Amino acid sequence: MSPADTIAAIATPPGIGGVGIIRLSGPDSLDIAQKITDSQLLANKTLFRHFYDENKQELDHGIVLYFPGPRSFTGEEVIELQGHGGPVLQEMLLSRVCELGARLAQAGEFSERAFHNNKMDLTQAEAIADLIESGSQAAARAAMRSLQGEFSRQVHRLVDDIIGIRSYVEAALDFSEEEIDFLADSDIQNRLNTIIAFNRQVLQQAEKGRVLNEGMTLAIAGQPNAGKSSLLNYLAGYDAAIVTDIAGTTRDVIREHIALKGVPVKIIDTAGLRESNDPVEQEGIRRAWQEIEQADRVLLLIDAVQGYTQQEKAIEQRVQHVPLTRLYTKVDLLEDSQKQAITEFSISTKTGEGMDALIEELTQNYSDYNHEQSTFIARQRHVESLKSALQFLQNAADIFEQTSSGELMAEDFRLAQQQLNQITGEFSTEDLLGKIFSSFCIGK
Ligand SMILES: Nc1nc2c(ncn2[C@@H]2O[C@H](COP(=O)(O)OP(=O)(O)OP(=O)(O)O)[C@@H](O)[C@H]2O)c(=O)[nH]1
Ligand SMILES: [Mg+2]
Repeated sequence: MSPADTIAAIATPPGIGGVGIIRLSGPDSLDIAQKITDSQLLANKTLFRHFYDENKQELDHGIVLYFPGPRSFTGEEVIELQGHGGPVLQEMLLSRVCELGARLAQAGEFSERAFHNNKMDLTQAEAIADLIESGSQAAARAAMRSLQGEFSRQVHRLVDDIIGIRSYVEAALDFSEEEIDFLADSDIQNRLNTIIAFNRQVLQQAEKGRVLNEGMTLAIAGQPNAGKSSLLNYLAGYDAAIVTDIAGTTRDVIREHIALKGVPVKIIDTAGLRESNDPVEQEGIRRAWQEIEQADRVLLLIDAVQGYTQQEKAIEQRVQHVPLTRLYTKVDLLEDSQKQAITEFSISTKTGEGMDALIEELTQNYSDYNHEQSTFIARQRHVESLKSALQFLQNAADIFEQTSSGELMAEDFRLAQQQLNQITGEFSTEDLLGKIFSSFCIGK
């Protein structure tokens, strides 16, 4: 990207509408707009103008807005040509803009320039994309809070705390004969514990924000015929998956996006887990494991008539890193006394019993979404960075307890800080930036 060029794009969605906007950013924006309108333009004024082609034929007319840099969205000279919203008309105007020296913007390029010109940090740029794409009111409100800088402020506070303790430790290293004092300093331990607790708290909030943004991934696992597809259908509200009494009905992974009490959930129905010689079923089971291991949460369905067996035990042993909840199914087939003997979650998709409690359990961590003022929007990459930072801080705490090696602690602080700086973009590689901004739409 060269800062010297001027980019242009249609900023309104494709299709027919009352108004269509072409946006320009870069040093030639004003010149191009003045040529198109054959007139002088004034900063921050709403002006009605005619838009002309190269033969002075009128292409369209409408409003021109000129935002001089650096007080513009991108920090550069920005122009908006607001004409009529027809795709052919817009293309003609865009071509004219390009003839006069602009080039077509790439996806996310306006936001990327705003980021490079310090108009906003990465979490804010991402929040704009998330705000536009938000699927619920709660998500939109959370995205707005991120855009206002709520998330960045928390991350900066954490970074400042780490810098504080890091400089203390590094200063102590410079005076090695005083290191004895430093080692005995219980204040270090307290400060570190406070920072770790705060990191945990921000991570929890980010995890909530991530679910609000991207949805919680819920994998339904279990032996064949446990009632997995029946549960998917029940929650989805229609027959998304085939249900039969033949064990091994589902092979492909089936995904449904639903909202449970306002919480977005991606439910994944998988093939029943068992030993199989059928190559198609084997592939289904391989894919099932892949989904289970990547999910946020796993429901292990257990046929209540069969009860808990060695097979379920084996599945639980293999699912190590994902929270798993046991769920007994088909309880309508049980006697009342048998039902009462089950102390874990149990349901029937035939009668609907147990469903309210299940839904409550799945959403309880998130049910405050609609009221909570502190949630901000977040993405998986933020959660990963916060987790790594926490890991480095915990390493530092372990080192302090075991060896009190200042050098090793300082290195962990440095790495934790680097992880956090990645969230806001203060430390970032071009690769990461390219990946983030290219997922934005054109004109943003
Ligand atoms: N009585 C009763 N039968 C159920 C219930 N849930 C599912 N079934 C029956 O159990 C059988 C298997 O249900 P599925 O939902 O296909 O089970 P699955 O776990 O998806 O099975 P696979 O895809 O083969 O792994 C079907 O005959 C369902 O009608 C329930 O709550 N009560
Ligand atoms: Mg099934």
